[in-house]
Amino acid sequence: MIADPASGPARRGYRICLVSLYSSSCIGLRYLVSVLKSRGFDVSLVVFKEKNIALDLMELPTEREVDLLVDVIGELDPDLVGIGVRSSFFKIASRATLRIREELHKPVVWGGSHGTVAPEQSLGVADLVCLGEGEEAILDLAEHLSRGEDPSGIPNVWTKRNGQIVANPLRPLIGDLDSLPFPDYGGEGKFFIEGDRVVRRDPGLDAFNLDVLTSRGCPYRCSYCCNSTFRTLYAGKGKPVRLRSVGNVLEEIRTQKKIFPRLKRIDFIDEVFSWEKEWVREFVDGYTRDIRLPFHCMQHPLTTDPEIMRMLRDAGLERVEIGIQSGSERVRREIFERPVSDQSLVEASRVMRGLGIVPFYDLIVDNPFETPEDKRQGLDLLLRMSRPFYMHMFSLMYFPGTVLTRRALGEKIITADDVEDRAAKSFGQMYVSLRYPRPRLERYWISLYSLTSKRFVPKPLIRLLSRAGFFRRHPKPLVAFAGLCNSVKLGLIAAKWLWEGKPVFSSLGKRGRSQKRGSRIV
Ligand code: B12
Ligand code: SF4
Repeated sequence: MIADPASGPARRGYRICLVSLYSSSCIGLRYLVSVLKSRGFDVSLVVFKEKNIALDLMELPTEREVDLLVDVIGELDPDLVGIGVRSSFFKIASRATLRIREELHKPVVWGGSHGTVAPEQSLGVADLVCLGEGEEAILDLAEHLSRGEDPSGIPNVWTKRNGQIVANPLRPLIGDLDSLPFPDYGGEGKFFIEGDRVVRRDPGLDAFNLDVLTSRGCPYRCSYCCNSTFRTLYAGKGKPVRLRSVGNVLEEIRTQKKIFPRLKRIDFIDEVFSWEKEWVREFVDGYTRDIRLPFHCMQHPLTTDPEIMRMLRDAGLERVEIGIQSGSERVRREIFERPVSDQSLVEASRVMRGLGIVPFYDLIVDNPFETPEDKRQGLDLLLRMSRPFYMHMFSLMYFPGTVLTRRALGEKIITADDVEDRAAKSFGQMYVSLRYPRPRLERYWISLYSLTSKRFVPKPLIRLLSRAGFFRRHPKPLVAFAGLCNSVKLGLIAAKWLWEGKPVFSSLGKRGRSQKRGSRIV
């Protein structure tokens, strides 16, 4: 059992400050806060800036904001600072870590997906790095450090001795997720730094949605995704996909509901929401009885079973996100190692339409492995998908250590500067923006793809536009048309939400100081 309230008072006096970068929901760190608190450690959580989803942008921190981070940590005077790092935030985490170490002389431990996939690089900046699941590791680390013991033999934790890396093995994956305490929200010791100010309260509680994980791990291993790296790292260390019990999930939602003043929706952020019929049946029963809030989740095209989707719809499924990733079956199979046929995607779209669910499709663009023929097939596939649907386009990112990154580096398609720790692509565009500068041909295809999700643009017109060679050479008018159609669709969505009394801009959206607006494709 990880949580052990009985041992509480003994650890009082050892202080840990955890820092989340650009995420106030930061569920991984909130799990760590809970387990540490349950063992009596004094823990605070600083949310350093937030992604601005409503305006679709992430701004680099100002000098003042970094100063404030150092000031807040200095004021808290912790014995250990922990930072959750995703590769896109490597540079920001490095800058903050160097200042914390130099000015405050505090040891800093990194964890999160970047620490896991790039531990050597992370140890070039941080004193310690935690790989993989952090609950047991951080407890172990805090216990060792609070007793003044050498932390160099702790499973999952890498450190340095005499300039040499001490790499420890991973402990098994947590098998019983119900043994974890719920993620910690509210209360003392929460700080939010944004807009050159510090707010001394938990920004997570301002959200209209609550993020919930019903499972950990993903059954697939797409070549561009860190999950494939995690699966290799954790081979032989337990079941890659673990599910919480329905009772435990519902209990968490009931508990958090009481402290979220503006809660309107639950976001299940599992990589793939449960596809086990019995689990879903039990979940739907309990959720409909006790919770009754609209919810969002993510599904894989191969798990969109009609019966499961119907049950979820009846329980309040408001939005489901499904990855297409490449419109070309060849690219999905050969490059992305994602063996999903065109037919199963079209079938999944029919299931959604039949049930009246409007899905969000994720699509990855800026993919140098796609030939013009692949891109053409992508358009054909999108035109075969049943409308209505929304579209989220992402620019292909090369995360350190993935199969795809190694291949692209090996084939000299990219250089080390294109890998996401140095590239930080998501700062330029969180979702693909039509305004972002990219090669002419890519803008041409993105514009056409974007039109496919606009029900008011007839499919024959899109086909016609795709046949006009003029737009390939001069995509500007096509980009402008796609941008206009996008704005119309956004306007229609906003009007519908206002009509239904839904919050159009979340409070998080209002917080950022917007200098430039994005134009996320919908
Ligand atoms: C849900 C999710 C999101 C949600 C986040 C919601 C939330 N509440 O956090 C949303 C949609 C907002 C999101 C956004 C993004 N995401 Co995301 N996301 C995920 C996903 C699917 C699950 C994350 C999760 O909650 N896992 C479960 C928790 C319990 O695990 P965890 O967060 O990793 O934390 C554990 C350990 O890492 C460790 N740990 C974490 N921090 C620390 C710190 C210390 C000090 C220690 C000791 C340990 C430790 O302990 C935690 C508990 O076990 C992962 C895939 C994955 N398997 O990780 C991708 C993933 C993390 N996301 C990724 C990316 C790239 C992004 C974006 C940059 C995408 C974009 N274009 O904008 C943004 C960045 C947002 C941000 N500010 O960080 C990548 C990161 C790749 C990388 N190498 O870093 C991943 C791995 C997916 C992928 N493509 O491979 N994401
Ligand atoms: S299905 Fe999604 S989360 Fe799973 S490996 Fe593929 S991209 Fe990653």
